[in-house]
Amino acid sequence: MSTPAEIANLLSESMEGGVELPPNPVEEFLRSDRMPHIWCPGCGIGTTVNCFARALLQSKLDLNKVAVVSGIGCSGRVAGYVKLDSFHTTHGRAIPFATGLKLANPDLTVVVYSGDGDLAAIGGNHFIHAARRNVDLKVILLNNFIYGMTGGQVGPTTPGTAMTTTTPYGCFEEPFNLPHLAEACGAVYVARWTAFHVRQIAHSMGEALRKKGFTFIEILSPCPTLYSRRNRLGDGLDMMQYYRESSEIRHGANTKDVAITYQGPIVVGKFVDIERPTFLENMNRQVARTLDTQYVGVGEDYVRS
Ligand SMILES: Cc1ncc(C[n+]2csc(CCOP(=O)(O)OP(=O)(O)O)c2C)c(N)n1
Ligand code: SF4
Repeated sequence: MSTPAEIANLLSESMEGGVELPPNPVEEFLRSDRMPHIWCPGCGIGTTVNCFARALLQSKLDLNKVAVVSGIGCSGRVAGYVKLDSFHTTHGRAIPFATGLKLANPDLTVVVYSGDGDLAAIGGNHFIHAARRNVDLKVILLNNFIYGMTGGQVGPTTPGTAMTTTTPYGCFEEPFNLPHLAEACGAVYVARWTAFHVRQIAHSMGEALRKKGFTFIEILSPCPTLYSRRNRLGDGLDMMQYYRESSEIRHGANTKDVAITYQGPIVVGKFVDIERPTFLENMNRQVARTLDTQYVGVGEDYVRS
């Protein structure tokens, strides 16, 4: 492996036209014309995009049939950087937008990629009902414990006692335990990782892409600019160390037991992987009961029973 100094040398030689850099394996998946991106140094969002690109490339899915939907926020900017049919929607509305997209085009794989504020605060109602209905969406939620883009305000995932711009004396609310919420509402696949667990994230994303129904992956992602420095957790690299030291992999853990506490241990792993009919499967079955042979069904998998 090259040292940082060797990499810096290689880059500067390349910029002077001396050396041709090997192609980045995920470059074909990114909108390079949109670079440089807006994310701060040490932010974890880009790391997760790299994992997503790898998961998609390994999935062998037809990328013309994959759509990415984001809401508003730093995490929501993912939609702008991936070279897919992607939609940067309004704040909190990624899931309803994605639901419409999926129901109108059932053959698409629809991924929702957004922040904890976007999906669990203003978008929380849409989240619980899409999980309840088991709409076939692959939801990837980046949890940096705050509203990043708007200045680091307290949100529904901020751990108790944490400092944010709007809780100068420390947060005094109980945060959501998102895996437990997702499971309780009916998600068929629930996993949590941190931005340190890059291989596991890519693996979980691959599993979610192959699974039918409402899948949910929470990824803890550092926000050095507005959360970790303010809470004496340091920069991006310090956060990686913190994630490494504080995480415990417990596949199949009861989601009741995986709540996050301020600077406490982080339980990661795949917690839920079950089968349940999707919204469209239920709709097809139910409507066919009444309309019988008049019903043509929705989606390429529809078979009249
Ligand atoms: C209806 C509406 N309310 C509020 C906002 C302001 N707003 C933009 S992004 C954001 C928070 C995003 O937080 P999160 O989803 O956690 O994403 P992050 O920036 O932390 O990645 C808010 C409140 C908005 N754009 N629209
Ligand atoms: S403000 Fe935080 S979440 Fe937003 S880009 Fe910067 S580090 Fe990332």
